[in-house]
Amino acid sequence: MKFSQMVMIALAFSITGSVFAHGEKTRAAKENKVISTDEKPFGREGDPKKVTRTVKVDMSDKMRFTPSELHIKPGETVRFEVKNSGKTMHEMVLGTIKDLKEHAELMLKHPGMEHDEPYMAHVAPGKTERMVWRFTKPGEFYYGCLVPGHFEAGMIGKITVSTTK
Ligand SMILES: [Cu+2]
Repeated sequence: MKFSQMVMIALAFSITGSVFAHGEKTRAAKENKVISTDEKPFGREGDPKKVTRTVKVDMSDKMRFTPSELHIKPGETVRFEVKNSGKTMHEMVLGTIKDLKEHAELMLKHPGMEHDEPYMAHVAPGKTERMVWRFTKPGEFYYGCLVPGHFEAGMIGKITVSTTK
């Protein structure tokens, strides 16, 4: 075999190899939703396979979350099952009090604004949506409904992340 033929064979193998590897990766990405590694002061997106606790939250047209206070241990991965038992749109958005206040003001100015982040669940009337969040650091955080006017009406809840209750 000539050297040039050997190079051709080696090349053919390496191309086949890389195509195969790419195919595998694409399939894996489809099967497992890519989890954001973006770290926020209040944690990061959680892996649904590593959920350590499920918390049910109800949202009503009385502009209230039930429960309106949660205690979570640092490191816990929580699956929120967020139910809208009202007749209008509600959402549960996690954040620091500063984040939520700024965001609520923005929503008042631009009511049509739409966005989706791993730390928010928009829930249509009568529906239940899920979000998985990992609380990495201790602190005092909040969840609010940022549908224009709802946060201002008191649609807010508090999350205490600490090792003690
Ligand atoms: Cu609301």
